[in-house]
Amino acid sequence: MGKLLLLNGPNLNRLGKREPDIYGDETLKDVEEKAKQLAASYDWELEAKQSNHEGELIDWIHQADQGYNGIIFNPGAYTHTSIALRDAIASIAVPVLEVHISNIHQRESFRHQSMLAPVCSGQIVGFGTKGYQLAIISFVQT
Ligand code: CA2
Repeated sequence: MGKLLLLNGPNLNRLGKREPDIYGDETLKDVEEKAKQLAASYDWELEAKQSNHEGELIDWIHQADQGYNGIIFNPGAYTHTSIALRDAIASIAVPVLEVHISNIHQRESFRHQSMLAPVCSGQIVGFGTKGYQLAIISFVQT
């Protein structure tokens, strides 16, 4: 049995409230509940957190170096800008799997680049909120 951290970045607390054509109609609470249930069905624990603040996300990444087997991270728009988050991920031993609800490669060109992907163990994009579940499965089935 292991333990996962599900981290969501800026604006993902707005899920289910606007832009359902891009992000679906589930709320963040729905996503987090489903994730906990899926992890529990494999006897894994999952803790879920969301922040709109880069520094808070960095602190949580540092803290997760103790006691977690993996981090599932949707960094929101910080994906495309944050060298600080990239350095935080590079500074820990726990693998981080990057998840995006939408297919960032089909969208505006400024979303095509991820600052974080080179230091993540993998990237799941374009599967809607199911991407979080695919990420959980990739950790629990290894
Ligand atoms: O596709 C993703 O998961 C993104 O990480 C979502 C970010 C976006 O900046 C990235 O390029 C791709 C935006 C999250 C905002 O979520 C909203 C949800 C509902 C309504 C409005 C925004």
